[in-house]
Amino acid sequence: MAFTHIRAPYAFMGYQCPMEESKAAVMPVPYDATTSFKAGTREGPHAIIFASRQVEFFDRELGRDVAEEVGIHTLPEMEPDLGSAEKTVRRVQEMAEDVIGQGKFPIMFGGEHSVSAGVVAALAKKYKNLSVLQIDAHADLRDEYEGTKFNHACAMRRIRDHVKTAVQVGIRSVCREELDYIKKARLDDCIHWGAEFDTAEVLSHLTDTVYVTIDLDGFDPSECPGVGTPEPGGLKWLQVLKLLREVSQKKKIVGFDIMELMPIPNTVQSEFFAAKLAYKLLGYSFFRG
Ligand SMILES: [Mn+2]
Repeated sequence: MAFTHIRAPYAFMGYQCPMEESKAAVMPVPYDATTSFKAGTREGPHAIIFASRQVEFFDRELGRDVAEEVGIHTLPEMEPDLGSAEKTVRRVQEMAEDVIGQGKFPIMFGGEHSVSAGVVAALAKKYKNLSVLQIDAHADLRDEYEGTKFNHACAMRRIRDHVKTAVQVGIRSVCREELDYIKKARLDDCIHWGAEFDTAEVLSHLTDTVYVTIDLDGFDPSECPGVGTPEPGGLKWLQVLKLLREVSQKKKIVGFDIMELMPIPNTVQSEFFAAKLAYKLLGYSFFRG
C-alpha cells in the first residue's frame, strides 16, 4: 500500500541522512532583514529544499548517486536575529563552527548574502589559506550600507575581513566607493566583469582551499529570475557549471552557499535552478569529477 499522503521530510533532496552518518550538512538561513529592494529571500531556503525533492538523485555527468554516497543532513532552519544583522552573522558562524567541528561539509541556503561571512569566518579558522570564489552580479564591497556593516551590499567586504583572497565573477554592478576601494586594495585582477571570464585566470588567483559563495543574481535573469535585484547580462548555467567543475578538479572546495533566492509565486523555475545547482556543486566538491 502506498502512503502517498506522507510528504518527504523537510530535507534537501527529500532525504535525511542522520547527522552522525552524513558528510555534508545543510544550514537553511531564512534571513532577509537588510535586503534593499524587496523582501522575500527569507522564503529562499524552504523553496530550494522543497524543489530539491524533484531533482534526480543520479548525476549523469558524474555517474553517481551523490546524495546516497555523500549522506546529507539538513539542519532545522536557523532563527535569525531580526534586530541585528551582526548578531545573525555571528549565529551563522556558531552554527557553521558546530558543523565544521563535527567534520561535516557546510552548505548554506539563503536568505540574504550578508550571512555568508559567518561561514567564511568559521572555515577560515580551520583553513588558514582559505580563498573565496564569489558568483554575483554585485561587487558587494561597500564597507557600510544603510547604517550597518553587515548589510547584504557589504557581503564581500565582510568576507574579506577573514580571507586574503576573494575572486569575483559575473560582476556588473558597482558603486564609485567600491571602485575606489578596488583600486586602493589592488583587487582588479580578482574581479571579472560582466558575463565573460577566463577560467585559467580565475583559477590562478584562488588558493588550494576554496569556499564558493553564490548569489543567484550572478546568473542571467532569463535563467534564474527569482532574485531580489536582477541584473541583465548575467552568467549562464552551463558556463558556471563548467567553471565550478574545473575549480573542484584543481582545488579543494570545502563548503558553499546558494544565496538570495526570492521565489516568484506560481513558478518553480528559480528554486529548481538553485536546488540543482547545489546538487551539482555538492557532487563536484566530493567527487572532483
Ligand atoms: Mn548580488
